[in-house]
Amino acid sequence: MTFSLTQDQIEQFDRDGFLIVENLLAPDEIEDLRARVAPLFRWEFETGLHPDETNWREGRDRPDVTRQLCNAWKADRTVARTVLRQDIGRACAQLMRWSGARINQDNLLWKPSGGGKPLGFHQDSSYQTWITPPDMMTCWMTLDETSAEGGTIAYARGSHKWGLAPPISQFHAPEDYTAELRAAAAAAGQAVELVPIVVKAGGAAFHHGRTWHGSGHNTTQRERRALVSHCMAAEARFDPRAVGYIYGRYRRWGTTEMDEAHFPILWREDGYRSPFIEAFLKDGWRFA
Ligand SMILES: O=C(O)CCC(=O)C(=O)O
Repeated sequence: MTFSLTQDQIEQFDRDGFLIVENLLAPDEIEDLRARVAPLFRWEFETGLHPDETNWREGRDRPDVTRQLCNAWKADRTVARTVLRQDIGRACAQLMRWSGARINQDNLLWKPSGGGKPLGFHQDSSYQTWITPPDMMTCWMTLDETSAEGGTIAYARGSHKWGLAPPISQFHAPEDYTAELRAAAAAAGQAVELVPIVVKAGGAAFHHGRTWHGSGHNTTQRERRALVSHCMAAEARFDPRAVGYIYGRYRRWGTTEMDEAHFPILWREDGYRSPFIEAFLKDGWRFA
């Protein structure tokens, strides 16, 4: 299944700062991904590499918070097969008018049923001061049917035009998960129109790095699992004036160039795609 944008979808995205797409994931892709979620959160890593951020582990952390791994694609080829899809990179690039898109990071999210806690409303680009251009473009994909009561992702329509605020004070399980969103709307002189993304499993939403988004409690009896490809421009480089506190470790001495092994190029309009991706999807990491 390959996704391509229509002109109408591009216009909707420009207006709203997000775009909903049904059936981005094929039924067997959803099943394969679902089967990987629990093992990954038990830290069973197929390739032997750990994700770059492991914010939750079964048996170690509170059961009611939203669980998150970042760059699970490095640990698991089933995740990589979806996160590194060429058509996702192409759509992200086209929506941002970039000549190409590369992975900044992925997120695997699991909000438990029966009260799973919120993620604070934020703008993704607030966290991108370590790259230039400091912009992000995201494809969020759900592995479960979503509902407003199920704590699905929600977007503030048109908020990508409000300017950029700093990172929020608490991302995971904040007391007041819309506090900074309300402050940003007031500062911009705008009313908040929240749009919860209600789609079937395999549905997706693309969002601009400046669009305010977050999610509330999951009060249903259904788990809420999602996989997210966060892209940046293919020509992005490390910003020499800033140190990314996690991803800065991949900076090489004497250059601001980004290593494709960590930040693969998914699609470029000249036809380029990081050549290692296909070998990695087939074999995983091979160092010897
Ligand atoms: O799924 C969610 O609750 C929020 C995910 C998110 O913040 C993102 O995809 O940028």
